[in-house]
This record gives sequence, structure tokens and C-alpha cells, in this order.
Amino acid sequence: MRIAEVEARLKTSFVGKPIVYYPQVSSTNEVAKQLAREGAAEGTVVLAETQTSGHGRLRRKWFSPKGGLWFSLILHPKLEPTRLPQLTFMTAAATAKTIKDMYGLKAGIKWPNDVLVNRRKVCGILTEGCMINGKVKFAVVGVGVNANINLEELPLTVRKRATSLKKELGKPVSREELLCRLLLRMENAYLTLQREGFSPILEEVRSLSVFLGERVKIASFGECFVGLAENLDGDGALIVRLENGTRRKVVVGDLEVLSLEP
Ligand code: BT5
Repeated sequence: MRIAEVEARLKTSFVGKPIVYYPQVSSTNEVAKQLAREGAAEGTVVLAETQTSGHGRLRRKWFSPKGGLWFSLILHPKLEPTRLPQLTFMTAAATAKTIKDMYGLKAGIKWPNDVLVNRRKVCGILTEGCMINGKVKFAVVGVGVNANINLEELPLTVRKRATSLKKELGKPVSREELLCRLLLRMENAYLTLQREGFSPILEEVRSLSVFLGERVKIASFGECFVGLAENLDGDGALIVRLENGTRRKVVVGDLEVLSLEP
């Protein structure tokens, strides 16, 4: 990554100022949390070419070979801790829109934290918060975009459900340009969230969704069930109508769109 080029082209006011760059780290989220504890400014981005222990939710492994866009953004949101997932939705919408605008690919959001292209995962997002006395001291939003990675570098089980921008377009993308555009969208979305609340973001997520109105399989707290993904409530929780007609609200879990299974 040519950081000087990013710095020269970045049109944000505080996101990505500064960008702390490493050829390799354990996980950009871990480094960002450490920097935030030491007082790093809101907007600081930690970016690495590769991660040796990149992770997703529940400490699942996030494979981070060379060619991807792996970064974490430090924020100081005025949000209740239970509302931190709003940052994930905000980022998913920003990423899906950036991919659509820049490359004309049909990018969509799969609840709660994936961006898909052609039914396959091109990006995963992990938001982590640090709470003190019940308040959010800072949050770190980790973004992994399979920009120019070779899919052969992912294990077979992961590869089946993954894609990269390079694979979809048949040629590599400029990661510098992608990062600049994505950080600008994230900054604008964050300002909207802070000023106007979650509803404008939620509307975007609804319109970019690949899961609403679909038959889905949910895994949540060790339980599995199938139903229709009916809506997102005002907090981004998923409302599923079960086959017996009752509704369930799902706050945390994994979702598979049954008609989209590769
Ligand atoms: C996520 O978790 O999708 C969140 C991933 C966040 C990664 C970023 S990279 C920068 C920052 N630093 C970090 O350490 N993390 C963040 P989850 O929904 O739990 O999905 C994890 C699952 O995605 C794994 O169990 C695999 O099945 C799959 N997976 C792993 N690596 C992948 C990849 N490169 N592309 C597509 N899918 C992948």
C-alpha cells in the first residue's frame, strides 16, 4: 500500500488522520485497541498488509493474506454500549455502496456484518467496544475487504463462500483509491449517525439487504431455526417469522440465506 498516495488523496476531515501502517501485525483491531487505550485520536486508522491472527466474531479466524485491505478505525461514538452494532451496519452500508459505485458490482449486505458480491463474502466487519462505567470509551471498527487476494490462499471451506474484487472484476483494483473512497463514506455515515441517529443508516441497510424477504437459517446461542427474514427493527435486530407464524427477534447470531447458498 502506498500510504503517501492515500494521504495525498484522502478527502476526509478526521477519518484516516493519521493512518498507522504496518507490513504485518497480529490483528489491526488489537493494535487499534492498544493505541486507543494510549489516547490515539478519533479517526486514527491502523492498516496492515497481512495479519497473523486476524479474527472475526467469537474469535473465529479471519484469513488475511497479502493483497487484502485490512484496517481498523478508532471512534469515540456517543452511543449506548448496546447500540455499538450500529457502527457495523454503518460500515457495511458504506462498503457495499463504495463497491457498487467504484466497480459497478452488485454488492449487498448480509445481516449482521457481511458484504457479499455474487452471493459470496467479499468483506467482514468486526466492531469492538471498550466500556468504562457502562459507557463506551472508544470503539474500534475492523474492516476486512478481499480486494486483490488470491482465493487459493484461503482454506477450501472458506473459499467456497468467499470472493475478492480481483476475482469478480478479472483484474486487480487500486487499494489506495478504494481505501480513500471507503474512509470518506465511513466518515460521512458516522457524521450522519451522530447527528441524525440510526434511521437513515437503517434505511440504507434495508435497501442494500440481500436477506430481507428471504428464507433464512439462523444460528443463535447454540440454537438453529429457519424462517422468513421479515424486517430489521429500529436497533438493527432481525425479525424472523417462523414457519408456525410466530415472530422472533434475533439480536446476535449467524444468518444463511437459503436461496443464496453457493
Ligand atoms: C467477520 O467475522 O466477518 C469479521 C471479520 C473482520 C476482519 C477484520 S480485518 C481487520 C480487522 N482486524 C481483525 O482482526 N479483524 C478485522 P465473522 O462474521 O465471525 O466471520 C468469520 C468467518 O468468515 C470465518 O469463520 C470464515 O468462515 C470466514 N472468513 C475468514 N476469512 C475470510 C476471508 N478472507 N474472506 C471471506 N471469508 C472469510
